[in-house]
Amino acid sequence: MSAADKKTRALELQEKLTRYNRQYHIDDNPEIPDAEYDQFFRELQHLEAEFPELQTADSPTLKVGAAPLDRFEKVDHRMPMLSLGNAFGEDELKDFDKRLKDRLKTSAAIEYVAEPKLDGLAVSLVYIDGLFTQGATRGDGSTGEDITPNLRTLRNLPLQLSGAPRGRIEVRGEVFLDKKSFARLNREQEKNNAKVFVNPRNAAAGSLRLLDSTITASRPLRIYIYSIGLVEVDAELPSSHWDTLKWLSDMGLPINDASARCGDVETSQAYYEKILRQRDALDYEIDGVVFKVNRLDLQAELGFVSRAPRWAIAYKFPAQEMTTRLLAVDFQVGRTGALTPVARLEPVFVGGAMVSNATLHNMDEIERKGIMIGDNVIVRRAGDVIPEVVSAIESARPADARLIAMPEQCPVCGSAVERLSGVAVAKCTGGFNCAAQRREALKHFVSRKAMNIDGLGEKIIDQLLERKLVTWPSDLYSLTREQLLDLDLVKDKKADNVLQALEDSKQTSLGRFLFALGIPEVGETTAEQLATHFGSIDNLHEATLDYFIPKGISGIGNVTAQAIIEAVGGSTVDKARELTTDYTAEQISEWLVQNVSGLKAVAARKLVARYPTLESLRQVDANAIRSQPSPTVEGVGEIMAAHIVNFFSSHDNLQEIDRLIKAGISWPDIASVEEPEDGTKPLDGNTYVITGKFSGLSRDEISAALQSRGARVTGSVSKNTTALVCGEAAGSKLTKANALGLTIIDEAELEKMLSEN
Ligand code: 5U1
Repeated sequence: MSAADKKTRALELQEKLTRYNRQYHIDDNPEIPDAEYDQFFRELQHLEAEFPELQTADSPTLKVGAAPLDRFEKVDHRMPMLSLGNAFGEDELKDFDKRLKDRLKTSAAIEYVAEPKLDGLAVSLVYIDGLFTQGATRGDGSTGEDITPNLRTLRNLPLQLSGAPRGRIEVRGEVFLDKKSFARLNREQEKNNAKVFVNPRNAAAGSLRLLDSTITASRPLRIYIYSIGLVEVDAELPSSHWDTLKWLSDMGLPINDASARCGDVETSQAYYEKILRQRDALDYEIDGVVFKVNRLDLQAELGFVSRAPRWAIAYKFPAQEMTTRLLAVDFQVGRTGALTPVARLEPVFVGGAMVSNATLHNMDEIERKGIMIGDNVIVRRAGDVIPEVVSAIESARPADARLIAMPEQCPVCGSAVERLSGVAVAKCTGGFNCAAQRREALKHFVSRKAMNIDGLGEKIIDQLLERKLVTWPSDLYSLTREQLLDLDLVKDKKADNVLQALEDSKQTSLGRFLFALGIPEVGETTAEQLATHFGSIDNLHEATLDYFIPKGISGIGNVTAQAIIEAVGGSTVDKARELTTDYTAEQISEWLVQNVSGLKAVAARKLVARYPTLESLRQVDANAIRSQPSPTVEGVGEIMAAHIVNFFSSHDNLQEIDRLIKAGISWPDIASVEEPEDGTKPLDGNTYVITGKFSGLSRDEISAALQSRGARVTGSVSKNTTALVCGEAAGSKLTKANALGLTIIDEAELEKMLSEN
């Protein structure tokens, strides 16, 4: 390519990559695969390295950061960056609206623009003749810091506006890190022993104020623009805030599409409530809603008070994080014996409720966060999530702060506490002898998704345990009316209802029963999978660990397995190239890849990880190493398999199962269909997903009926799913199936299909 051609190519690539950036980061509609983008990007980088003058100030290659700075220069904001007044609660929003009407001497409704208030870092960006020229932090509102190279790295920020008038356009917006990227960044920071950020806001601010912008470039920061600053252009500007946002968006600037126009204060309140409900589902943190008077002439008339505009307000959500004191730490024992440290706090109002207890998760988390008793801590309560201690304020640590220690004995039953190396969770070894484990097991057994025994709440369970009327779940089925009536708060009707619920619960399904047993790690879905896979308790009981764990080595088929055995045996291999016993596992692996056709390096490495010496390899036969279709149950990995096998090896557990069955618990046999002579089944090759509630058959009965006809039943919808079997109140699986255009079968259609097949 001639120099002239290279220059033309560089310009072409800059244009292409700018377009792809916009498609990917703003329009969410990429035209080319990531790998192709990377290829063009590298090509442009090479060309610009050869001809540095080609790297214009809007070149997409600037998005990877520039040479580190010694310090940030100061930038004076020619138009101050304002702050916002706050409103807490509906009354304060209404007061705000009334104040404005009084000032404007009108009773007519005021139209507002509502925008989610992002919890990030406010910045100002200057474009000259459409080209991004300077970006700065807010600082004190009058003077900020020049962070232009860092802002250039923002994925969704265009370096060149499209169709911009000549002159200066200053815009303002909020830089943020979405929740997932925040979690990922912290995982990486932790892995690299680097600083872990307390929240996405701090992570965004820290990432943006780095002297080395190549590090900023590695953090997926985003920006939403929410207003203009000082604009000096030879063009007519929009007359409302809403149209200003549209104008900025048309030039390629990212605007939050959750923004909306609200015709009056009531609609504004409704918008606030809607966004508050959606808050946890949003992929970024927000702390309220900003309401701005839409008409710019009204904004001008209203003006400013101190450093905040009269025409805008931040209507804040109830704080989700507050500071309080950690008074003590107790350890709660769960159903499977796991000890959870629970913080006892000086009560504090957070996330709309009074909080005096919060989880500390486990000892690893306590160590990682460096929390001590007596510390001032940040407590977070968001939505329905259990309140948690986020961090300690080390600078405010009192002199008498104490370390948190895991007890050596269970605080409930006194049995030894065991914490296996490499495992975060410590466990009480008392099993069913531990009152806490018994209590939790009973609560689980009666719960809705298990045996669904209505009326047996915590208070009744506690009394039954205290009076030693119940130890094991099976004891519930021998309770008498008199025993129940003797309990506090139990009158005739309640006693009758509980007895009836116990009786009703006896007709159950195998899946529910397995779930109710409380096998560690086995949730509702896995219990159903186990039920359909094994069909009976006896079959499940007989399953060994080997049964669950996939055999052979993935990637090694029949022919390759045979070839490996022959090769290591030395029979077919040229003597000069023969393996020797002093080869290391790594050398054996390399040798095998070279000498066994079709053997991939990954499979070879797996093979020698299991058989690391030539001697051990020579003793295996082809059957042991060829990958076999796994008979394992979907979703049951090695750890869960160990729990299952362990559960069924306990004499106490087997006796309890026996007692429950003797008490009358039963379930319908899993349907079986006679196989045709040729061994094929009517639904062979079909894959179904079951979702929602059904009135006739239970989910595991449907699953069993489909499987016995040869179909596969899986837990998640994909393009390989034949159809979604859909009952009432279906959720995300139905949405996904519709999006993929899959067949949806309702209960009536299912019954028809089963009877025809
Ligand atoms: N979404 C949004 N956030 N925010 C912050 N809009 C918005 N506007 C602001 C601020 C400080 O100030 C303008 C009203 C000047």
